[in-house]
Amino acid sequence: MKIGILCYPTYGGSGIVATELGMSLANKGYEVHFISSALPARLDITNPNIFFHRVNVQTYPLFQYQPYDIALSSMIYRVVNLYKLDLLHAHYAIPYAYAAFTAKQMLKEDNNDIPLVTTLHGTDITLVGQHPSYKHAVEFSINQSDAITSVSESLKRDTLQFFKIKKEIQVITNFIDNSEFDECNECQRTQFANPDEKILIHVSNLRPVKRVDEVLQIFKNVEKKVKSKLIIIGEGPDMEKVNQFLEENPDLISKIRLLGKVNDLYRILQLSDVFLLPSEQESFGLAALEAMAANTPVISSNAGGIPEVNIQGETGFLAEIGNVEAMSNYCIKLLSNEELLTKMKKNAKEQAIKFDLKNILPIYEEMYRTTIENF
Ligand code: GMT
Repeated sequence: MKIGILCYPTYGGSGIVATELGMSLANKGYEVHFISSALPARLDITNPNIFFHRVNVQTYPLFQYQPYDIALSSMIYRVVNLYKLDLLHAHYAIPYAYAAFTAKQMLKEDNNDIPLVTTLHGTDITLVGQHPSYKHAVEFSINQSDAITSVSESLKRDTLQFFKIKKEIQVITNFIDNSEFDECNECQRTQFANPDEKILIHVSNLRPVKRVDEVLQIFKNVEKKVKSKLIIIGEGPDMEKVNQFLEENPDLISKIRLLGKVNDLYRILQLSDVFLLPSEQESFGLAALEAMAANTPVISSNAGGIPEVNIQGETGFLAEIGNVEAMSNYCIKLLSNEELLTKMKKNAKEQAIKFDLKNILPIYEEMYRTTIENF
């Protein structure tokens, strides 16, 4: 089977899921074509079954805004024709489902139509997709897809609540390849904390929905009771809030490490004691699943699909969105009880195994097969 994957190349969750899925399919012998504005962050382009097609936007002085979506649909049309693809898989409705629909109309002119699967990832439904500037086009292109998947039950509910969807939505959750998580290199831990200190970690693209100010506040509360360090991984608009917090709390500067974007994320997750995810919205929380795969329990909000991943009192603790005090207290409770911490680390790993790639990949393959059969 030849599959075209349309995704964001950046470090966002939808791009990561699309890339990991495509690479796993390529490892199983599928021919996978990535169509994106840049090489996706984790893509192994050396795999002979993987092809990358960059969308080039032709700039012209007349344009106030460059017409990316037109360039994208033209590229989809060209790749489907040239490589004789069997199926398109759009990750994130905007603009991928919409551009794929346009490409399909062009292909129909050549009697070469192709099935389209759209995977809804989160903010394409709960945030950006609801803006009046996009809503109608998002609803239309989701309905024009031949199959629709959502990464959690919560996101499926939100989609049905916010849009008039005429087709069945299949939930296929995010997944993790547990085999990528090697044993922790203990000596690394000393680069981040003293032996008597705990390590708290937060990984995100530091957008307002991630509530990084609450991450910092939780750490400030915890650090008063438990000797600890905080690691923040990722870059984004709210880095300014982090800098401002450091200016206002100079005594914490030596206790907070800002690592930016890192390649060996798993190794750093593995030496952490607790992952903080106080998000305002989270359709699934891939970052939490990655932490769990690295034996790290999660203290989170109960936003969106997070409770489907982080189980209260088992893999970590959850509190209402914005309840910094409760999340801080849970963190203190967890980090000051070695027995509880050890148990939750084990539970977190067991939970990650339930979402292993081995279990989820066959569901995607089956969905592709039925979508092609019913087309
Ligand atoms: O949350 C992000 O920062 C990135 C965003 C994306 O679309 O790239 O992630 C969304 O998709 C992920 C993969 O399906 C989910 O695990 C995230 O929970 C979801 N984020 C939100 O809903 C805010």
